[in-house]
Amino acid sequence: MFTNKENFKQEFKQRLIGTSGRQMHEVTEDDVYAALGSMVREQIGREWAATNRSYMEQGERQVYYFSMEFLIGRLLGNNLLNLNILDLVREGLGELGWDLEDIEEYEADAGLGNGGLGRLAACFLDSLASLGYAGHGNGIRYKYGLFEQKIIDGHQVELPDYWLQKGNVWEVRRDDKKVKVRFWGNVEIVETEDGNYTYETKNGEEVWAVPYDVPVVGYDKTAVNTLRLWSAESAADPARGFGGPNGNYYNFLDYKRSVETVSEFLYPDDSQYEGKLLRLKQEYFLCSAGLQSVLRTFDKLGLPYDRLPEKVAIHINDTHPTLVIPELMRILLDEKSFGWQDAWDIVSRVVSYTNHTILSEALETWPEQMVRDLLPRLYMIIEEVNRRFCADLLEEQGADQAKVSRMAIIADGQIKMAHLAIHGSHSVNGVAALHTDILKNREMKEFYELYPERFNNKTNGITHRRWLMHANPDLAGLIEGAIGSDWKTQPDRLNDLLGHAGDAVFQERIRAVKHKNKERLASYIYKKHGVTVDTHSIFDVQVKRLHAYKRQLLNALHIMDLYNRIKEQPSLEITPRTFIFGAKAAPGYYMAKQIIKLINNIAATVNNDPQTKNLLNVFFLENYSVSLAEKIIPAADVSEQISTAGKEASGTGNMKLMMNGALTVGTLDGANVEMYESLGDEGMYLFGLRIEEVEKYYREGGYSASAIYNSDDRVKKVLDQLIHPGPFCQNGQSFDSVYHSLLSHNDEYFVLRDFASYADAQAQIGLDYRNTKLWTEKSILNIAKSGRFAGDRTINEYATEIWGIKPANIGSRS
Ligand code: DL6
Repeated sequence: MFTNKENFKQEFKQRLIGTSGRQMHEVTEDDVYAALGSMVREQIGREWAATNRSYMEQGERQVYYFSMEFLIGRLLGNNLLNLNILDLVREGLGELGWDLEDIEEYEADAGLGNGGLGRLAACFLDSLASLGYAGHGNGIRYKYGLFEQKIIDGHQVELPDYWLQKGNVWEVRRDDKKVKVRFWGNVEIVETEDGNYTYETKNGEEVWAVPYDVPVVGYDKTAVNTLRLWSAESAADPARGFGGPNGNYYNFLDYKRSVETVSEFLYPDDSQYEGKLLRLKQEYFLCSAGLQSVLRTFDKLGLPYDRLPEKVAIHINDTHPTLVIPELMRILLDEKSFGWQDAWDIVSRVVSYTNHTILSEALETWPEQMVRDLLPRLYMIIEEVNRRFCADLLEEQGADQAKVSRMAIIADGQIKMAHLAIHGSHSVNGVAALHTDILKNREMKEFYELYPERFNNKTNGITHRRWLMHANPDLAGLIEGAIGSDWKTQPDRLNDLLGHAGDAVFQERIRAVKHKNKERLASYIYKKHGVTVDTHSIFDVQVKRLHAYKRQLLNALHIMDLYNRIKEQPSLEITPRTFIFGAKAAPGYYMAKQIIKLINNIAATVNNDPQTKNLLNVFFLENYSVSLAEKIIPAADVSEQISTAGKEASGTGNMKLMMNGALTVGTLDGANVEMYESLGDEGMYLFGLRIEEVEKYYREGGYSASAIYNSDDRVKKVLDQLIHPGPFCQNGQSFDSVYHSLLSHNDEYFVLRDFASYADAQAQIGLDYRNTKLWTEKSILNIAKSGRFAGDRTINEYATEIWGIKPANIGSRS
């Protein structure tokens, strides 16, 4: 246990020699990381044990956040920060000759998520622990995280992300807590000891779910919660056969291979989960293992199961863990002898659900037959839930047959997971006000009319500890110097910065911090790409998954247009810009991959053309990840949040960039709407169609992309450049599919329709940036107003309005 720099250094040196088996002058930075990690992990261990003990003793309700994704990234820096020993360790290491920032680079970036949904889950865990709530994560310990992206010749190439190669110092394998999960088999009615009958699944495939626990360290509060990640291992008894889809696997190796694939890789798509059997297995694996562990903790209280909702809240992060609903039903009906109605009542009081997407193609459905084969007993239960639900709609709610078919849980051979999730939980929330309105008034309208009290909004939030205090320590220090440190535990207090917005000295310091962050990013780009970046140019950033609706294409076409204009009029006055992109495309998403290639072609041209290279630079930074985001976001001047209005559920990158003082160019979409409420025209650059206009086009038609193409010469020129040899298509390349998506398919996401207004907003940004005083004032306004988007606010809302939990009685570090 170290409490000051000197005893840290002392202990650390001994640990380093002990763990590496080397003398001090021989150790590598890798050794330093491993020794430091294990030392910090041990320090956490004591608080972890104490937290679990006090949660048990207090016996209050605990919340379990079930999610297929936890995009946690690196933990060393964050753990040091939350433990309040970051400065001590940084200085101590410095005196021993190491730079903590360099050491942090040795940690694998745990990419157990695709994007927004997974990163939100990680931010929520941080807030839960920091606010002292008994709230834990339940997920899968994928052997391979989201693929590693390489850009080769401008194209995305995917490599496996074997993040566990060097081990994971933060996790603890808990063999004593492993549980069995069963797939396939046949359902039989069996007699119980007391002469009743119940259902049992026989001859299935059995799999061990082995938990690896990762501590989640709270800031300020000494709570250390648990992220439990499950790994699949073989559990068969060779003497009894191995189970499997059609009877038995042929041999143990087939069986073992089949089992291990369950937790082998994360599906690399954040919008569409096609009916893949392995994905269904993963979802059930999480639900079954997670539930068994939740119930084991509940059992320790010695209470009857009708009191489960008093002690347990289960939150499902999107529909992916919806099988929790029929699985808990199964346990209550078959193992705890509850009648249907009582069991249903318990389940729906325990479970709550967040929807994260409006894209209808992203709403999960599973083929009936697949569920029937893989999970025969659950299928029977879902069928019965559906039968009762439809009967109620028809007989009690006065619905006609057409409405029943639309709302049914099973229809057209598919099981609709969102319908099951809404029907089986007590709360359904969207992730931004606009998104929740869309759910209520359009996508889930009929469910909202049936269950109005269930629907509510919880606008997303991000942890200011990782995204401001850790990622941007100079800004955090500057803020502290100006307004003190209350904002660290009450992020709303960032608002106090408004009093400094016009202060010339403070403004100068803000600019200096931003510049330093830009220099740091520039040196990363130089190391990685061998290119020098002009740090006085505007750093214009679009970092997020690559999706047509997020409209990276609009940004790209605008850069092409700027290039054309400079070429046509070399004296054109524009403020130098560096456009920075980071984005992974799902491996099977052809159009998204074409857009990556296009951006890289644009980069190759504008960065090398003597007429443009001092004015325009474009970088596509490969392998966008949490740790890369931590480098890019503090350096951004402009934040691109340019999705088609009504398509982005919320966004969280928009909040991170705002908190770091970037100014948003954006549409009125997702949480941008609420940002705009706080910032007004002074603090944000709005452009583009409003949602009503988008909906009107979808409803009534009347949009013609080719009319814009034919009437706007600038648009025509850039579109033609997508398919004709020229600056962006060299060596026979052509972006036909991109071109046709805009013209032949009439531009589903209104890229051309919003082009002119986007270009105007961008031109205004160029002008405003030159007025450094005005720009810095706007930047400070953004930081000041960002407290509203801290995850602590969001988690307090979930805790009081959905989960009904209060902070535990737990110590504080300060
Ligand atoms: O709620 C977190 C995040 C939102 O900020 C994004 O707007 C939304 O696109 C994202 N949704 C997904 C979709 N996954 N599914 N299903 O990641 O959620």
